[in-house]
Amino acid sequence: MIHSFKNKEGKTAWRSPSNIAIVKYWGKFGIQLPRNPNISFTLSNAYTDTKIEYKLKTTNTQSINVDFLFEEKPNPKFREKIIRFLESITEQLPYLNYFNLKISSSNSFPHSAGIASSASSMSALALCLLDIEQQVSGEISEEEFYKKASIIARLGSGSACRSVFPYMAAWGISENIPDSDNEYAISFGSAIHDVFKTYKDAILIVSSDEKSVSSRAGHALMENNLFADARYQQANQNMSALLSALKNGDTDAFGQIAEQEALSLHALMMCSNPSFILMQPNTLKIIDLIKQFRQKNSVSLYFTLDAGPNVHLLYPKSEERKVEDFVEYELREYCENRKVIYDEVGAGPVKLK
Ligand code: 2P0
Repeated sequence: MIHSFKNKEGKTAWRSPSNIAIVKYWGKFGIQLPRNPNISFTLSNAYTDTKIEYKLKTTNTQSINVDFLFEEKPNPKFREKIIRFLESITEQLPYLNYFNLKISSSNSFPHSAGIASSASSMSALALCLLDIEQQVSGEISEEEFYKKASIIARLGSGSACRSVFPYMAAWGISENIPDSDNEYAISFGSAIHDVFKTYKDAILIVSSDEKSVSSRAGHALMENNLFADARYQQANQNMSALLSALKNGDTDAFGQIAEQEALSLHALMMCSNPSFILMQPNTLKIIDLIKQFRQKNSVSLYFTLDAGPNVHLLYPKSEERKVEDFVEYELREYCENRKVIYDEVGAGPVKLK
């Protein structure tokens, strides 16, 4: 097949943030499709910067050819992963077979900080790949661009498909969200009360150790989990209740759902076979202190957890002072090397100059 490309060489760079799910994606089918609808906050300070330079090959070989630098150094393990990923998406992006790519990537947070990096890295990569697609094949509408970027990000890592939109993104078919889809996330930022557009997320690093169960293995364990059907039902109910809370600015209803989702996620892992306990003693200590603080001070402070021991504190910007004093004086001591990352809801990815 003869391809005529609009550009024979060029470059692009994108910054894309991590995200934190409120209703969790846990369990998948087909090619990275979610068993239940899920929704997340797009974060701001935890992000990946990715740059790609591309150049048309001079030889006739059709294969993926990539140079890869992570934090300015060659990283064979990540390079291997990226090559396998690019090989899996040549049907969506046929140009990949015809260009040499030089990819470099870096995170705003330390690689082993216990923060999931697949969402920010895969979404930044997907945005670059889609941008190159436009440069070599022609412009598409902005809506189409982000939809396709979300699909490509999803194929890299499920949760990454939610990182390409500002404030909040919903992924997976939900009866309450008319345009929702399993193949890509949709922007949910315009459907939420203003209080959530400036929401804070203080990430308490209880441990930065490598995860004892990979996401892939964790999702797979849902296939034989006796509670799986009940879980998917719960997620659908929580989606529906959460959407009202988000619309009405009800931070307490929001927080109760966030905590129930986090603990359900961990409960599912505890009753999988084999089972995993990903919380640590200090995770429980922090959760206990959060509950006490909330009762004593009537502050809308709630937590969520990813598939690991670190605690995300969610609170409105108006409570910033009180909560951050609490973190500094009472919670920081339970963190590994006293590490806390203050993050907040953000406006989504940006193209870098
Ligand atoms: C989420 N997590 O909704 C859930 C909650 C972690 C806990 O999606 O196998 O890295 O790449 O599709 O997205 C982490 O899993 O999994 C995850 P893959 P992913 O954010």
